[in-house]
Amino acid sequence: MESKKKKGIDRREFIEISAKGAAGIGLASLSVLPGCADSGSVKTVFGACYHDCPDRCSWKITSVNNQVLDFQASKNDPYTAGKLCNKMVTFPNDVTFHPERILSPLKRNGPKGSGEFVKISWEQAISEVAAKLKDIIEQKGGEAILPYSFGGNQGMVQGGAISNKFFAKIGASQLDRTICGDAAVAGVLATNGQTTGVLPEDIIHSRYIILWGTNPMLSNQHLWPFIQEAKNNGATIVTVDPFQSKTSEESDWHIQPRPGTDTALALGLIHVILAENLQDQEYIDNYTLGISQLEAHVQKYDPVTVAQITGLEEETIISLAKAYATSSPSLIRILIGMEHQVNGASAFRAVAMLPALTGAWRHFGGGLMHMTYELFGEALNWESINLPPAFTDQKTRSINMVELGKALNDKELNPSIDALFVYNSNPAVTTPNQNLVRKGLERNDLLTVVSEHFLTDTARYADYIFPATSVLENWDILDSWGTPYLNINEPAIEPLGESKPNSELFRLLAQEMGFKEAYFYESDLDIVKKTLDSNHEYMKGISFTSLRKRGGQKLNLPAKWMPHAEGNFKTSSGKCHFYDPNLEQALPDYIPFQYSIEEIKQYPLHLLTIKTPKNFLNSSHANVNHILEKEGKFYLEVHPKDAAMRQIADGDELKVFNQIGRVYITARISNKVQQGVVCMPQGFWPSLLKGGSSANALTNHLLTDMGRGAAIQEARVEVEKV
Ligand SMILES: Nc1nc2c(c(=O)[nH]1)N[C@H]1C(S)=C(S)[C@@H](COP(=O)(O)OP(=O)(O)OC[C@H]3O[C@@H](n4cnc5c(=O)[nH]c(N)nc54)[C@H](O)[C@@H]3O)O[C@H]1N2
Ligand SMILES: Nc1nc2c(c(=O)[nH]1)N[C@H]1C(S)=C(S)[C@@H](COP(=O)(O)OP(=O)(O)OC[C@H]3O[C@@H](n4cnc5c(=O)[nH]c(N)nc54)[C@H](O)[C@@H]3O)O[C@H]1N2
Ligand code: SF4
Ligand SMILES: [Mo]
Repeated sequence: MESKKKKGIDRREFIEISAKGAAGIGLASLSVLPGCADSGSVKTVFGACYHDCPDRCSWKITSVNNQVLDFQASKNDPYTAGKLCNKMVTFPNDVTFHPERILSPLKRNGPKGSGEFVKISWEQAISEVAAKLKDIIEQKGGEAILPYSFGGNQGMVQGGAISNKFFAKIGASQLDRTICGDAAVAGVLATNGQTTGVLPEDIIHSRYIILWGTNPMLSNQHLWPFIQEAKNNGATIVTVDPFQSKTSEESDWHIQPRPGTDTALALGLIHVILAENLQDQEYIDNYTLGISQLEAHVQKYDPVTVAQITGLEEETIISLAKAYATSSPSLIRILIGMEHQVNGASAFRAVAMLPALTGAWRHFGGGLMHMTYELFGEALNWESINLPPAFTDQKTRSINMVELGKALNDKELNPSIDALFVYNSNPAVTTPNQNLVRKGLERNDLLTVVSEHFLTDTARYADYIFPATSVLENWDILDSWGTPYLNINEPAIEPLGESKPNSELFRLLAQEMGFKEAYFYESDLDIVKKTLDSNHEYMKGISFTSLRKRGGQKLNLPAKWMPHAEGNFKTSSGKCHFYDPNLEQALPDYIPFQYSIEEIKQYPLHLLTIKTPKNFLNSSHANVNHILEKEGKFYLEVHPKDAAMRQIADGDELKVFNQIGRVYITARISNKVQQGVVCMPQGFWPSLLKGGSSANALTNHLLTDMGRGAAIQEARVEVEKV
């Protein structure tokens, strides 16, 4: 695209122009002929996947003349085990060298959302954006600026090392980054005080595995071979999921409760275990608090009541409780899936009690498996990543990311949000209440700045777009929330076009704003090295040099990691809390969302909008043609009885609607959902769908019971044929 060109260009034209600009690079990548390697300097480096994924795979990449010759999973890291997932095998062509990638700063040159932009220089973009931010700060104060970012890049440097300091320094509103994980973590911390339980590779020792609200065959693919090994060793695999996921199809037993009823199910299991005297009394006496209160509390969660709440058979609840409590080692794998309900945190809190009740923690391979990020919290030197001490106790207001639409449209908010700065996220697709978010982005008095790889549905509404480097073009260090492996990411190629890492974007802005603090100007490589500069025992044998030489390495943990074999919970008492009078609810309870009778009548179907796409990660890659083709249609799973009631046939075009939105979608009649529940995939870009809306047009910004998370899966709709 030419900057001289004054008249607007439409999206297609934009794509065509940028395609021509980048074709020379894109075509050569991954298809360099043998022999080419001789003509330039060949470079092989290790890197790691930047995605918001529990697996954090390591890779090895060879480049020559700034083109990628070879991109392979690392064979040195036994968890990655020489295999990248289907979403990443063609990454260099799908993102880095994609012809539609944004490779220069752009300025809006048409109405908001039109996708009309002109190319400008970095100098112009930085000076104009900094001037506008300064102006807003002077007029309204820093809180009128809202940064919006999430796990689009989970590298510790590109995630927020410089940007967080920048926004703290200007006194911007803080963002409550709660859309994923916070409710789950709040629930588990209430019970155990830490989320690091059984480590992923140790699942092979388990003999009874409950995959509770998680779909590893799709969302945690590198755990699956270890689950298979456990199965080959004789383990039973049970899935608890209101949707018949790929994982549940491969399990020995699929338990399919109504969405959002897991708290009742977990308390029902506790009821049966205590009634049958299957608890580990010695473990309870030594390492837990509040058994008598819990026992009294679960009286009301008898199998008859729990069957009514969950829609399960009484016998299912009793059998599951007995089988779980009498198998050893028994393991419950939880991740995120179950948290996106109004009662989500309580569900995690109640489920987390089960291993202490049965003493499962005593056995290697037994207990709860959740996250691993706490290990890195201890292992690494966080000085360069965290906010400097001056900012740690900031009093500026917090805006919950889940409520972005509400915040952008709130006339009472003082100061109003006058600038939105988006990076590492695509809220026009992934944030609930899509229509309200879009209405906010349409505001002519809102300055929207986006740093991106692509003209996403969010970037389309930007006033300024900055071109971000991809993971192949910048340094980083990557911890993990799902494995104990640490990675560095060495750039394989120089940044394409005029793209720059997030860190550099915020350094340039800091410089333009006249900020003198040295921490803004630490280089990415220095941050990586300093973060690894730690004497913690977990880092024994791990250094910048070793990671660079061999790729991802496992933290130096004890051979048998059994965190709660003898209690050692990280709660205030050091015990597992069945009961905690210091919390708003001393015991977890099943409290469903209260709809009016009218709402239930008008919108009788519970809508799940989950991660069924195998080929996208949230909305990332969901614009790449061959990936969209592989994924196939945007479809709604409808139970045959619900379909019959509405004369819907398989393949019919449908309108799904409620008070806040509607989407057009194709019907798929199946038994994957139970009657009364419908399910559609998240991640599709509205602009690429008929009617311009996707899943989150139907979800509201409800919050979870603890953790201020997103109750995205609490939505009701009606469906009709169009
Ligand atoms: N292919 C692919 N992989 C991904 C992602 C992706 O978008 N695509 N996203 C990544 C991200 S950001 C995350 S957070 C992880 C999440 O990984 P997981 O925690 O495994 O979560 P989900 O896939 O969201 O949900 C898992 C299952 O929870 C079920 N579920 C929904 N509501 C309930 C409920 O009320 N109770 C119970 N018991 N189950 C429920 C859903 O039906 C779904 O099958 O996956 C990561 N991996
Ligand atoms: N209905 C529904 N909604 C959901 C969910 C659901 O299950 N159902 N899941 C929720 C969950 S668990 C999550 S985690 C969120 C995820 O929501 P988001 O965090 O918005 O995730 P993505 O859609 O992957 O968008 C990440 C964006 O970051 C960009 N990016 C990647 N690397 C860089 C970089 O280095 N620099 C810059 N500037 N940009 C970069 C990518 O191009 C991409 O557009 O969605 C949530 N929304
Ligand atoms: S998305 Fe997840 S499974 Fe796929 S390569 Fe990245 S870390 Fe591995
Ligand atoms: Mo997530």
